[in-house]
Amino acid sequence: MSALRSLFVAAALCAATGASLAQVKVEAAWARPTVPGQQGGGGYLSITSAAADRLLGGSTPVAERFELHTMSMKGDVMEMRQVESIALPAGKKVELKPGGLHVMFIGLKEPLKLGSKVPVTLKLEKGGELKVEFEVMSRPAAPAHNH
Ligand SMILES: [Cu+2]
Repeated sequence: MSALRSLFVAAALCAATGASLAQVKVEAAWARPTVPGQQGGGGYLSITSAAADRLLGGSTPVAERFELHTMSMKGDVMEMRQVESIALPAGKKVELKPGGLHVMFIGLKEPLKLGSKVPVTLKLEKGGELKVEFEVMSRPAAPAHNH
């Protein structure tokens, strides 16, 4: 239960300092489920900043590190590497999605469970910290599709 309690503390701190963050909109934050023993997991989101900014990374209680990565084809091989930051042009939606820019949960303390929500504090160069939740799912949610 102590992990849960620290999440509540983080949320309260964020609510107190988050007033200036309405300028940044995060949509469709999701992460792939992982299996026990898996060290890293991928995540995706769309982010729109009203003012030009840079996404510098972030932190999460579920993993030791939260990194920004890019993926590209090198010959026949899909190559992944870490990037220091991601530019957020003013008013433009930047999409992190499978096959390109993405985030990585590295050094997972527990598996990312399907249907759970992973709290992440994103760090922006100018916008400061922004608290978001990544929903763990196998693929992005389709709009208005009910079973
Ligand atoms: Cu990666």
